[in-house]
Amino acid sequence: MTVRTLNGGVIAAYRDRLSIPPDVEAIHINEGNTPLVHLPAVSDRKRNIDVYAKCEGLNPTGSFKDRGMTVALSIASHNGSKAVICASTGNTSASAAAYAARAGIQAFVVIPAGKISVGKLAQAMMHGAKVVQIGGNFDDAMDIVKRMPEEAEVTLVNSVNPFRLQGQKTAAFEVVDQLGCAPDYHFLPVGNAGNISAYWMGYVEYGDAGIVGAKPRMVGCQAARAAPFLVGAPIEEPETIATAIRIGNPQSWNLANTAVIESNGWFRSSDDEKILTAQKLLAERCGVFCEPASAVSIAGFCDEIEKGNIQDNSVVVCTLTGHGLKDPEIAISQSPEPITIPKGGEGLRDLILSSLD
Ligand code: AN7
Repeated sequence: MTVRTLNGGVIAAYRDRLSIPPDVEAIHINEGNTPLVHLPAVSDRKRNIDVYAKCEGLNPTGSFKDRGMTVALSIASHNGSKAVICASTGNTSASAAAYAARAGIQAFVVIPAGKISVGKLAQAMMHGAKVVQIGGNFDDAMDIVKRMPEEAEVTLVNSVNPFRLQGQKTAAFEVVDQLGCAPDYHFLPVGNAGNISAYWMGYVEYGDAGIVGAKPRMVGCQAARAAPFLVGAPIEEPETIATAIRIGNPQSWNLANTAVIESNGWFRSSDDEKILTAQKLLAERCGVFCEPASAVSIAGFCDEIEKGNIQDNSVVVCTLTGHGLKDPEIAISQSPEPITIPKGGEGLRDLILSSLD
């Protein structure tokens, strides 16, 4: 197996495995090559179950979207596109804005007003995207932007654009290249359902190429009140504190369903409280800070192992799709307030001593 150590972005690293024209010039910001971090506090030593986090928050804009956006913007630029558009719960808009900036293309992002985290909004604004907000939710925004390529000269860069999934499948390649094999289970958050579809595509392609034998069971993790795959149909009013995955009508429904069925996996959901508990567990006991939507994969794993649904001697990968700093408000609201002391420092010694008792 070739172990890729290139850090010039996912197109440079995996070009031979991407369905893109050979003369496309890569618009990249050195995305990909993210760490696969062992999580001792989540693993189960007695049962020999090892859990790793694929830390996608370490991509240039802080989420996995960059893998897809480098390909989508490279193709848009190659085709002479002057503008790109997406609907977003936040991360897609941040990534589209950054890669569009890099390409010298105007980005338009349509977001649900008041429902995207402050970090993501800051990114889209800072990178020069035209930020458009609507009173509806992500699904309403998606309906609007899908019409736009027919009405204006603009390229749609949501994951219904197949080049997005081409880029995002490289995460599965990297997991295999880093582990030396495929994991037995792969847990990941599911919102619009592009990412689980892309991972499965990557694993299948590595399987077909003879690079892996067995492929993982894909476990799609949703938030309890935004879980159309658990309901078996789109839902009108999705709600969750994990705003990134507050999506009721996933665009890649069929691909995601196929991924779960073919891999002998399953969909599952966690309520907001469990999501926040998992986020805190990761931060406090593993030193890893992810956003709430990402923690749904850890919440999912913790629940499934407790129910006895994970076999002994397994390797598990959970994708942490976005960085914790994306959503500082959630983090602060969950944590105790800072302790104020006088500027001379009185009381600090006692505080330390009493904490160590
Ligand atoms: C942190 O940014 O849909 O199932 O518009 O930001 O591939 O949609 C974000 C999705 C998981 C779900 N984790 O991935 C958007 C958007 C985080 C995310 C997902 C998203 P998909």
